Amino acid sequence: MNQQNLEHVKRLIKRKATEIGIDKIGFASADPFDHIEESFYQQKKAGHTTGFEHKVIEERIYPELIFDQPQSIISICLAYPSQIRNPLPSEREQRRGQFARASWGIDYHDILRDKMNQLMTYVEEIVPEIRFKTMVDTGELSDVLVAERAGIGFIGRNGLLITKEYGSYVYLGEIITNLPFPVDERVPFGCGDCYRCVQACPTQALLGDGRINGPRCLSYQTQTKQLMPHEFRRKITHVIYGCDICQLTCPFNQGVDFHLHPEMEPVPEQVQPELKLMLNLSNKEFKETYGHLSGAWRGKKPLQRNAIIALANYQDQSAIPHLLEVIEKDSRPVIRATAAYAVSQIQKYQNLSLITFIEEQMAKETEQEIIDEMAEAIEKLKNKRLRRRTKREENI
Ligand code: B12
Ligand code: SF4
Ligand code: SF4
Repeated sequence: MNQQNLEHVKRLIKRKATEIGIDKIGFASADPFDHIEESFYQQKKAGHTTGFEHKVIEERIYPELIFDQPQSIISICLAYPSQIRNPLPSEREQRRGQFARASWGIDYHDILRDKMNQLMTYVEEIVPEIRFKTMVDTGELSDVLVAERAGIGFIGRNGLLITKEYGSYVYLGEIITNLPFPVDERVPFGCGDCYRCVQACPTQALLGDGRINGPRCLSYQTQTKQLMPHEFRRKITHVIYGCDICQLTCPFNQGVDFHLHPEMEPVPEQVQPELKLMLNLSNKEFKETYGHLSGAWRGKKPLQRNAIIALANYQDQSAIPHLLEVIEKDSRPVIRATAAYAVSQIQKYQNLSLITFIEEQMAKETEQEIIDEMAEAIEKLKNKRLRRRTKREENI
């Protein structure tokens, strides 16, 4: 196919993309991403990767290792909402958690895959010789690097792809093809002297040049399955999945709130769940209520652990009986230990029967890490101040 025909097909693809609700599309070469090779290796060596990235670095750099004779990559971008239209209040004794924005509505992997399938069904009709491979998030390539090369936007100091139309509130996907489509122009780096995200990050996870120390990121911390290290627990506040702080502070996101896709609309009861109700969810209930959210991909345990931490952060007294039940009855050690931590944070005054109860539960534990966590909780409870008797009690 000659250059003129490819230019024509590219125009048709762009038109079709708009028609089916792809908010931005760009074309890039499939040359190696070798300018970033060293950074990838260094980041891994420094322990700055999370394990959620594709493991084989060469396959992330050289598209020919994952696709036979790649010639171009089509990058697609869909904008997601940043505001809930009818948010639920987080009332006393009915405290609510929050999912980060990238987990609102139906799992974006499904939405983007569907859009790419629709687009490529059309392309196959007009160019039967096309070969392609689609990816979103879990593919080998770095989605932000592809999108940057395809002129969708620039990579900000927060490591995210920022578009001029939708800020960074966008999902990214890409399609590698065997046809050398004409490429689009890149967008220049737009952060200038701004460092707001770097300064606002509560864990100093952002290195300042688009790189991130992944394990320090709260988004990662909310997705792990083990005990959350103490230093991050308060910092998650009441967000039980993800973190949006470095996006909320970004000037490119101010006033940006697009509701272009009904399937991305957040259902308040789901993305602002009542925390106490999350403690006793059955697998079936979890799947039915949260299963379609991208934030459910690690299962219910991390979300329940985070819900317990969020109750601690709220200092929700009404949660204590529920947490004691968890300590006694939940089958998962991490959940029991986190609940003991939460009780030690919430309980205001020294209470001997509470201490005895947790000591008894601790005696049943077998894993050292869990025993240590419970012992720490008990220590904290022993150091609580004594409740002063009220005047009325003194007179009795
Ligand atoms: C692993 C992962 C994470 C990890 C690690 C984050 C990270 N940035 O690496 C964790 C769990 C922490 C995470 C969190 C989030 N993630 Co995430 N994540 C990914 C994933 C699967 C891989 C990213 C990756 O390869 N990281 C490893 C590093 C080494 O590569 P990199 O991100 O490409 O970054 C390099 C370049 O930016 C490079 N770079 C670029 N230019 C320059 C210039 C210079 C001079 C230098 C030195 C370096 C440099 O520096 C980095 C290090 O080498 C991608 C999907 C994908 N397949 O790409 C989604 C993805 C990046 N995540 C996404 C989202 C939405 C998020 C969250 C906002 C979710 C949330 N609300 O909690 C947060 C944001 C955190 C943040 N500030 O990055 C979106 C981002 C969309 C966008 N607008 O950019 C993606 C693209 C998924 C998608 N398909 O939409 N994520
Ligand atoms: S998502 Fe949160 S913790 Fe992660 S880099 Fe951004 S501000 Fe920091
Ligand atoms: S907050 Fe500032 S430094 Fe960070 S990504 Fe946005 S413009 Fe860039």
